[in-house]
Amino acid sequence: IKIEQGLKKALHKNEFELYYQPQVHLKSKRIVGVEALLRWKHPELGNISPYEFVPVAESTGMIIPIGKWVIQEACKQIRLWQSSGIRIKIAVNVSALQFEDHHFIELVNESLSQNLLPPKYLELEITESVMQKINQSFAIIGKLKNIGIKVSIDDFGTGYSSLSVLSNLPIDVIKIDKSFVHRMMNNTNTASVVKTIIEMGSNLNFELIAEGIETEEQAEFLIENGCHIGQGYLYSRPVTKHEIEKLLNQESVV
Ligand code: G
Ligand code: G
Ligand code: MN
Ligand code: NA
Repeated sequence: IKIEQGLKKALHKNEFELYYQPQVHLKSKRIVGVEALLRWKHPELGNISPYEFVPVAESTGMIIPIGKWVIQEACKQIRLWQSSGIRIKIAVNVSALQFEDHHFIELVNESLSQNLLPPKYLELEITESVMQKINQSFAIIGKLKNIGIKVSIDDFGTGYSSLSVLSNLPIDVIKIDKSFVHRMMNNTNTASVVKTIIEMGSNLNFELIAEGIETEEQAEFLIENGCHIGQGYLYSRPVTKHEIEKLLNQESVV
């Protein structure tokens, strides 16, 4: 209840902040993009995780204005980085409710044009739950594609959608869920699942991003099996804008 009341005021009180986690080319360790992750600094309760407040924001409808803030903030940030010579894409998490909102496409278009951004710098991450409404999703993803925006499927493998369903949607990127990456080195079944996702994903021309990489061994396994981009604590936790700028100004994350 405290979360619910606080959420309504959080936007006006400027209590949200975007953190950024680098997406890395595994071999060279160069940063190829960043994922924006929302943080809420509550004046009394301290930092509240999106795992706690996003579900509340979804059930109260607050996810629409909050999600709007996230996209606008990300676009402003890309613009700022561009003017300082850093050309990097930002991946933004989008809730299914936000994705289905009638003003969503308008919001995306406006955020890009207000910041004079080429669409390729924005990537939208949706979860497999969005795909349950396949017809509606198809239309929205199609519109995003027409704008020139990349769409990725987040947490792939944890939901019910198969690669064959995905192959009928104009999706660009598959993000292999971190639970697979965590288990794949000590569980041969998980290793096979990861190999299969990578192989089928590549054959269907998806880009692949592995999540939750924490060890060099995991990174090597992924490279050997054909997944070349990843993110995880091995490279960096999600960090503040100030800290990500330091990383972006380096050649690579190490
Ligand atoms: O860094 P991490 O603990 O932040 O993120 C926790 C969860 O919250 C993840 O599932 C992530 O996708 C989700 N999340 C992070 N930022 C956002 C956001 O801006 N919008 C939505 N809808 N989910 C987010
Ligand atoms: O959007 P998504 O559901 O993929 O959110 C990513 C979540 O995973 C965030 O909570 C982020 O902080 C977390 N995360 C990112 N890298 C790692 C990692 O290497 N290990 C673990 N355990 N979590 C990670
Ligand atoms: Mn994500
Ligand atoms: Na994920």
